[in-house]
Amino acid sequence: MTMPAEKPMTLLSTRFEPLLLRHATNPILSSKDWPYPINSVFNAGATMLADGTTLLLCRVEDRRGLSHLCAARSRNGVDGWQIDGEPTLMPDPKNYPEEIWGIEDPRITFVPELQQYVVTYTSYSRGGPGVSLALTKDFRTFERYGVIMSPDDKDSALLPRRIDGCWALIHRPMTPLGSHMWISYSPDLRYWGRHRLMLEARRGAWWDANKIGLSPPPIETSRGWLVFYHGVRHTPSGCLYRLGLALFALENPEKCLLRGDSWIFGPEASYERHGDVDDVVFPCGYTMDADGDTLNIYYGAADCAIALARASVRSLLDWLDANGSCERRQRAQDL
Ligand code: BMA
Repeated sequence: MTMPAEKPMTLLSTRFEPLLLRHATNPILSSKDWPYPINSVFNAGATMLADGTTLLLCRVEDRRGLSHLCAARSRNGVDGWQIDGEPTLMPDPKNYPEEIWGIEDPRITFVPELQQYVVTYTSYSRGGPGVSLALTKDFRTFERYGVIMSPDDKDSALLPRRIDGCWALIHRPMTPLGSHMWISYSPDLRYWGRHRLMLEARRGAWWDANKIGLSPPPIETSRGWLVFYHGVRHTPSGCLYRLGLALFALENPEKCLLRGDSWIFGPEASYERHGDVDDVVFPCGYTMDADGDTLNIYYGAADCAIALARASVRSLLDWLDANGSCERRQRAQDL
């Protein structure tokens, strides 16, 4: 039998050069920093405001187990956080019944056309988690659009510009056949359609088998949309949340150009390995430094704290060039 001409899988490399570097002072925010009593703070959306301030919109879990969102601002994105004295965005189940059990895991996209930030978040309804959307100019007042993707659905973010005249939203519906990343389109941010499968969870023993989801909003590069996604591995002692990398076509974001085989970041530090939920790294936001290359990735650690890791876009793309392959080929061969 002749060997396939294609490059063999990348498992042959024995050493992995870390692509995401943990900040020395991690975790950078935890419940002890909060100005009011909470259980935990984790999974924060992130953005850099016009004046250079880093804003984190943090998921805060109260001592009932329900989550709300609270803004923290810092000049350097590392310390000196000014945290809102009370919740910034509370669930409003009277007007939005889908928020009855809290709001979670925000992703922030600044949309130049609207001159506003679009926040997508999980609204935890009696019927399960759905995707809700709100607009804000200042993270003080919000215009809620309500639930835009019905349960079970989460892990969503908006692309910052229209694709072919329509807004594009990545999200993760859950089905008994698996939880995959989808993309949907809308003329007005309210009505969504043209649903397309964007990235499939693999199967079997893979680290990203059965359940994946978007992590921070996609990063627009000259080569395509760079996407961090999380893969959930179910093990006899619980779940393992790790991060993978993929690249999608700029004007056709449902087309995967490259996908890495191995995870690039996983729970290793003690604050990632042990917490309310062990073995979770869960980024929901990033900011980009003025050099246009350095990413500051903010991630929830073990559902207990917020940590920071830095990465270079150039290195991430180089890694994908060396280790990624075309999704279609993978689908045919590996699934
Ligand atoms: C996911 C989400 C995240 C959480 C993770 C681990 O399903 O709920 O908010 O960090 O589980 O508990």
